[in-house]
Amino acid sequence: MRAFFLALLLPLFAHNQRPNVIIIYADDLGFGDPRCYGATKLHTPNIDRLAAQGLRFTNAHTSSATCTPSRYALLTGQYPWRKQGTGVLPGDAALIIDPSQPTLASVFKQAGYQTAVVGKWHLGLGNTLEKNWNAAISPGPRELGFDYSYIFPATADRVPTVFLENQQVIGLDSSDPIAVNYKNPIGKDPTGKEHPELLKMKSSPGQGHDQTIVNGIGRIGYMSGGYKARWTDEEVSLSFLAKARGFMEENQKSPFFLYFGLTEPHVPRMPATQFKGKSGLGYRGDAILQLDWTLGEILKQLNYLGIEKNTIVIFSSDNGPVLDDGYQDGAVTQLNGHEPAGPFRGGKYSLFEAGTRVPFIVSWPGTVKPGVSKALVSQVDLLASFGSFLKLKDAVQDYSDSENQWSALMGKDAKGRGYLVEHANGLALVSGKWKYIEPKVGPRLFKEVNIESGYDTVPQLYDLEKDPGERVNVAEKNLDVLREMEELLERVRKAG
Ligand code: NG6
Ligand code: CA
Repeated sequence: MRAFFLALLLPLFAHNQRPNVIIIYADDLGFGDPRCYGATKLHTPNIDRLAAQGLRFTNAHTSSATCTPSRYALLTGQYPWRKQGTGVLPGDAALIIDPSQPTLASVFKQAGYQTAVVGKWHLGLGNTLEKNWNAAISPGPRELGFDYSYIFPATADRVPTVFLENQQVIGLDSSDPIAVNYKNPIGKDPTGKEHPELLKMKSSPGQGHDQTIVNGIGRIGYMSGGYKARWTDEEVSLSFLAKARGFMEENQKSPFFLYFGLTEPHVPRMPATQFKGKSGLGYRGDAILQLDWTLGEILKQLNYLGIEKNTIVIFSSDNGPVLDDGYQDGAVTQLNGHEPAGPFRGGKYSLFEAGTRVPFIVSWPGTVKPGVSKALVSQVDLLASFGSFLKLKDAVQDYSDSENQWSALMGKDAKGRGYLVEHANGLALVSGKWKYIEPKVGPRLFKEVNIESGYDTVPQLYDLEKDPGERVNVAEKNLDVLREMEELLERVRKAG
C-alpha cells in the first residue's frame, strides 16, 4: 500500500524538482558597478547577497558590446555577427530572430515550462518595418516560445514609448491611434531639436535624442498619438517588476522560465522618486540602486512563494558601461571616482574587455556552492547548457557557438570555454590568458561617449593575466601566439 502511494507521488515529485529559471538581464551595467565586483562608491546589497549565496563569475561575457546583438546571442545561442541586421535596432524594426530556430524560450517550453519575457525586448517585432501599432503584432515573443510577454519594444530612449502585453500595446484609446516614424517628423508633439526649452533632462550635443519629446525627454524617432498608452519614465521599472512578480506567483506550482530584461542603467535614466538623488552619483547611480532594489524584490518574492531553493537565478548585463550615452544626467559630473568598468579598459561599444566582460552570478541555493569562479563562460552558452540539462540535446545540436558549459555554470569546472569571441563591430578572441584584437580601421576614441574603441590598424595581443587593463600590445614579441590566434579566429568565423 505504502509503495503504491509512493509510486503515485514520485512522478509529481520529479516534476517539482525541475528548477525554475530566472534570467535577470541588466542594461549597460558595467563589470565594476556592483559592490561585490569591486565598487566602493555604490551600495548594491541585493546583487551582493545573490553573489554571496551563489557563484560569482569574474570572466563571463556577453557576446557583444551593445544590446541587440547580445540579446540575439543570449536567446538563440548563435554569435550575432554571423547574421546581417543584428546591430542596435530602431524602435520600429522587424523581428530579427527566425521563429523556426530554437531559442532559450522554446527550449524551456519544449521541456514543459511556463515561459515569459518581461522588460526590454529590442529584437524587433512583426515582419515589416512599417507596422500598425494599434493591432496585435506578430511574430514576436510568442512565436519564439514565450507564453507571456510584457515588454517595451526597443530602448527607453526610442519611440514608441509604450508597453506591449502579449504583443498588443496596452492602454490604447482607439480614437487616438499611434504612429511611429524613424525618417520623418510626424504628429504635433514638439521635438527636442526645435524646443529644447521643454526638456526636463537635456540631450547631449551631437548625440541625437532630439526628436519627439515624451514626458519632457527627447527621444530617438518620431511618434504621434497614443497619449493614454505612453509610459511615465519613473514608473517603467516598477511596472516591469509588478508583471514579473505576478508571473512568478501565477506559475509557482509549475516550473517556469522568466527572462527579465531590466532597463537600468540605460538612458534615459529617470528613476522612481524614491531613488532620485539617493546614490550621490547622479541618475546613473540612482538607477543602479533601483536595479538592485528590483532584484531584491524578486528574491523576496521567491522566499515569499517558498520556491527559492528550487529556482536558479542568473544575473548579468547585456554590455559594458557608458556614462554619457545621450543625456546630461549627471553620470559624468557626479561620478565621484566610481569606476563602472572595474579594472578593465573600454566600455559599451568597445572591443576592449569592458565591452563584453560583465557581472555574471548564478544562484541555486542548496545546489550551487557559493563562491567565485574564474571560468571563461559566455551568455551564448546558456542555450546548449540548459538544453543539455533539460535533456533536449537535439534542440541545440546545430548551434556550435553555444557550448554546453553546465559544469562551469554549476561550479564544477573551473576552466569553462577553451576560447571565446568578443564583438563590437570588429572581433576579438580570448583563449586562455591571451586576447587578440583583429585589425580594424576606425576611431580610437568614440568621442561623444568618451570610450576607447579598441580599434587599431595593427593586430593587438594582450596577456590578460599580467595585463588585464590591455595596456601593452605584445603582438610583436609573440608572433607564434599571434598567428595561432589569427588562425583560430578565422576557423571560428568560417564554422558558422
Ligand atoms: C545608440 C544611442 C544610445 C543608445 C544605444 C543603444 C545615439 C547617438 N546613441 O545609437 O543612446 O540608445 O544606441 O544602446 O543615438 S543599447 O544598450 O540598447 O545597445
Ligand atoms: Ca545595453
